[in-house]
Amino acid sequence: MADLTFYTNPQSRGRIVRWMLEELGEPYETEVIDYADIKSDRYRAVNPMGKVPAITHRGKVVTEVAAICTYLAAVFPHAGLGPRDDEKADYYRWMFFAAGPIEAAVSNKAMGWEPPPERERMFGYGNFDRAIGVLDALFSDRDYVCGDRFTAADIYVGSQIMFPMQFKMLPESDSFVRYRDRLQARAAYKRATEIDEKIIAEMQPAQPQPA
Ligand SMILES: N[C@@H](CCC(=O)N[C@@H](CS)C(=O)NCC(=O)O)C(=O)O
Repeated sequence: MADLTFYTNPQSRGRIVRWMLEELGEPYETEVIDYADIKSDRYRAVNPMGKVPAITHRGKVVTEVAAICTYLAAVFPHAGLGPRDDEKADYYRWMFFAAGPIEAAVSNKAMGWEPPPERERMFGYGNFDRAIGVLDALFSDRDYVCGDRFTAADIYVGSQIMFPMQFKMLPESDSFVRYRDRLQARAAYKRATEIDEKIIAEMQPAQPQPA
């Protein structure tokens, strides 16, 4: 039995962690949490928020996608997904930028809400266009978060760009499209997508058969 358990639903941010796990190459077990059971006492014993994804490893729980990616890269250093010393500034800076300001900017925008200009100073992201513009500029002069090498930060930051782009919530700018295409060409990304799509297909209720 693997020491690493992954709690997910294939139609959730758990897809980011699946990609991370496939990049990592360590054995793990998946426990699919149906949305109907996500607030059960049993699952809230793992994540009291009743949200996926979560992992358990060495008897501890880790929740929050950005924390899970950062944790796994740190505890399995041989996978080379964590930052070298000279990459740490970019790695932590953009990982936290994506988990805080970008997540809030995108979800507020998806709800049709933006801070009024006179209140922008209260919000970590200021306004949507400025925060997204900073990310766009970042990838116009580098291939990856830390420069020329793929790290776990690309799994998280890249996903925070790719998912909203898929739903037309981010502009298909040259820099975002180049970054997305680079990430989606990765074998582990493709493998993770296939695994989750297969689980989704298996979860579909059986179609009624003609009499
Ligand atoms: N900040 C959390 C967000 C987790 C989250 O909101 N997960 C959603 C699916 S993408 C969920 O479990 N929703 C079910 C619910 O809230 O009932 C993270 O990064 O892991």
